[in-house]
Amino acid sequence: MKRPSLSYRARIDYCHNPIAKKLLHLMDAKQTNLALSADFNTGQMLIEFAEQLGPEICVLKTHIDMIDDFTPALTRQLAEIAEKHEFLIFEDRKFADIGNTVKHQYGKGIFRIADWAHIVNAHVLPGPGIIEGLASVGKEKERCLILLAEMSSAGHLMNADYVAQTLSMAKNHLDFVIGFITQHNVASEPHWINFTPGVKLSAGGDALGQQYVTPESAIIEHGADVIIVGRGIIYAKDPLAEAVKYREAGWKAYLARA
Ligand code: S5P
Repeated sequence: MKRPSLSYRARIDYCHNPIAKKLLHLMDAKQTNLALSADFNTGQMLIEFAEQLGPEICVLKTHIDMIDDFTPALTRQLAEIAEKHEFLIFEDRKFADIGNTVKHQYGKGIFRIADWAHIVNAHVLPGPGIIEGLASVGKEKERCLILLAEMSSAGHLMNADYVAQTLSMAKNHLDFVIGFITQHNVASEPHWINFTPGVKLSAGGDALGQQYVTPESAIIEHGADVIIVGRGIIYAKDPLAEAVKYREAGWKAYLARA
């Protein structure tokens, strides 16, 4: 299913959550729909990439529990860089427990995710209580949630029925859920934002089930609004030059679909 041709800017007024509005606004202003998946094991690499690639991206996605040398100073520094370069921070925590547990995982513990991550994501496998638990922490901090509707990995179990149920749970939380991790345009109303991982300039995969599509295919054929790119950029010889290529490919595809 193709996206309707509304621009990112025109969709701002349809959004119910302030972070969704901010994201569409900064994508339009910076002319980028590129999210960097900053999958590093050291704080230094995370900070270096955030600083250098920040101007090219709309979102920086973290896996904060991959960092060997985490201290709270790291996320404070990351938040400052995000402010400076105008991107949002998305902690790819993939919450998947009962509401009461995720509430603690989101707001407490050493990572204090709710204090610095504008966006987090969750599986709806446990039922709607997971959304309510996260909302009870995130809403007052003006945060938002993305639901995993479909994954990029081979053999995932998210069939059409699962996707439909994910969408119906999302509809009950329009002020907190802003969109989906998805490979297809699962919901075309203009307030839903589709985030698509598994993107590389040359399609293919890795040895552990990851499957890639190109930026053009993700955006034009599959309705992605934000493309999430990790190894395609961070393993490149010149990551900044590569990020520019992805940014240009993503923006060209967005304009072509308009
Ligand atoms: O379906 C998914 C969902 C996510 S969030 N497939 C994914 O690959 N991801 C994440 O996107 C994954 O955890 C990783 O951080 C990133 C893809 O990284 P890459 O190096 O394969 O581009």
